Amino acid sequence: MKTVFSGIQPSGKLTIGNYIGAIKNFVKLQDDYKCNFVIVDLHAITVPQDPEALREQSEAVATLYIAAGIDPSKSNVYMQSHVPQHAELGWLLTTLTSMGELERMTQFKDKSAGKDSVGAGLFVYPSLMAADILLFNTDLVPVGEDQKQHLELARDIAGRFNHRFGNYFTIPEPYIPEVGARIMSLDDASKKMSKSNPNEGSYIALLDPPDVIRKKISRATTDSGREVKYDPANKPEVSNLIGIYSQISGLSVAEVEQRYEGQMYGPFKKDLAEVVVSVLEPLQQKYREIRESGEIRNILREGAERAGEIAAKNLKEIQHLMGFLPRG
Ligand code: ATP
Ligand code: LTN
Repeated sequence: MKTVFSGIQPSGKLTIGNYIGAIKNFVKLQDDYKCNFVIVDLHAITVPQDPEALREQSEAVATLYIAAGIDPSKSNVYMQSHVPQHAELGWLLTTLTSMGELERMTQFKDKSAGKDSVGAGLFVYPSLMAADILLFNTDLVPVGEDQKQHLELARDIAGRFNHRFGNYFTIPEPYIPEVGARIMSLDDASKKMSKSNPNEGSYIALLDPPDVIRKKISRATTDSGREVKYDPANKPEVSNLIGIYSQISGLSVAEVEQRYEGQMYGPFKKDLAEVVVSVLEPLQQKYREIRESGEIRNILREGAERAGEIAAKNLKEIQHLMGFLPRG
């Protein structure tokens, strides 16, 4: 069975962008691949964290994975920091990554822009991501569009390792959905919807109460036209909403356009809100049940145990190839 690996940072409340771009595909892939879906807490501290918030968000992201349909008996769900081989391989691969490559990463440029002081962790973050993926000889990495560049780098690092130390790593392929790989902010369709945006109206959080979802969608920016038409270049706001509608309802973009032919934005937005609520309400109910049961800690422990065995074995092989003396 081929291997899938992906991770989400516990750096804020998960949004419908994370759901459409990543989690929905995790659920889809879990029957056909050996999957690792990880809460990448080591990545989350590359920007300053509040310790209490990190703990809460870590548990929330893990619970949302399960509430969204990831089956922990099929997939390994665990905290990145619970499998220390991630950090160890991260260091090894940092030595195979050039400054120039890291300087070209657009996420680093965006996140460091205008800051007086930027942690070195934010800079070397892509080497750690490469380690996450390569540690399991991953075949497929389901992510949103914004992670494509990081994945390219992981492929380059794998190739470089194989060339220098012997053919060991599988070169991973991205799995990026055609529609929905880049859900945009509700207040500004030129920016990606992001859980770390300080304006809460810019995103729909998976745990937003139904009335908040309705309000946010009704206030979402649209153009002054009146056609519900998918045209990202000229109608980015409406196209973004159509994309969300299509991804959440399972209808194609053309079917959504057809359904709202001749109608104004008002009724379209009202229906979109109901479509989103109809998917998120049951997910939220499940979320509450899992949190109350307290079972998430067991799920995370078992996931880390299973993944940790493979990680330990693979890291030993990698260390051997690189020339480290075994511990005896
Ligand atoms: P942050 O704003 O803290 O950087 P984020 O919302 O971008 O966070 P990540 O943890 O970086 O979330 O991403 C988790 C996964 O969700 C990644 O696969 C990423 O590509 C995907 N993703 C994030 N935002 C979107 C979006 N707006 N549309 C589609 N996919 C997204
Ligand atoms: N960099 C990613 C999170 C991430 C990841 C990974 C995704 C860390 N390690 C491995 C896929 C595979 C992000 O910011 N979304």
